[in-house]
Amino acid sequence: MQINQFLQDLRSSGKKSFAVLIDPDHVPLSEVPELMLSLSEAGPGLILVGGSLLTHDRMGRLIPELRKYEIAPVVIFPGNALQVVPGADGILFLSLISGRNPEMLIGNQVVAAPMIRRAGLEVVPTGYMLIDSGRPTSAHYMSGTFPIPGDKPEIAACTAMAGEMLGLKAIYLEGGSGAERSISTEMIQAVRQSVEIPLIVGGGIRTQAEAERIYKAGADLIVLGNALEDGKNEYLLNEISALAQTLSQNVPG
Ligand code: 1GP
Repeated sequence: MQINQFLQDLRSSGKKSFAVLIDPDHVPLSEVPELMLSLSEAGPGLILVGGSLLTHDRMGRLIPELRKYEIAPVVIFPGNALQVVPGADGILFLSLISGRNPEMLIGNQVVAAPMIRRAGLEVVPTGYMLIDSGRPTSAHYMSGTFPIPGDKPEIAACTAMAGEMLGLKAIYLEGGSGAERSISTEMIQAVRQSVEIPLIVGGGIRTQAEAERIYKAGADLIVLGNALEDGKNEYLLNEISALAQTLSQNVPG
């Protein structure tokens, strides 16, 4: 229960953390040592691995390599059931509750369940909510779903509420990797006020200021993907790491 506990502890303590998303298509095994060196200083809470569409058959070899460094739990963030491989610490078991595609709500999960059980992965039942972020992203297209309009916080709040009532253990508000706009303050606040479970926010977070806005609106964990691949990664990572620590220290009590 290491990963569920980590998220729950963030939620109940008010502390903040960040996860990095590694797209296996973008990280050859030869680049793992350098990547892990930069991550070791920043200290992410989780390392997520996955993508909406993977074209290199690398996930199964990458995950054990990442785990060797023991920096943070390595968690599968699957775009589909094919990305369920053994060897990770756990999996965000996503149900795409913002959409109305039965394959993404329950179909892929039925296919993946026996593999997850056999692999002994820790399961984090997660309500995955795609939010319109200015332009279609791979996640929107590949999932075959309409995102929730970015200016409809009440729809997001009710969707998250339903997810919590169904027993999900976390909500992931997602603009989609490479989102033009990250999720609005109003929407994050509306979801935060509607549910007690941990809140993960990702998609299009590129600066420390953006991260701060999102944390202050109510995210417990933010996810950084693309921004780490644009050459300024160590600087941004360290800034966000320092920000998360500062906000965590300011938690009353
Ligand atoms: C995508 O939320 C993650 O699933 C990260 O998004 O790549 O835009 O940082 P970015």
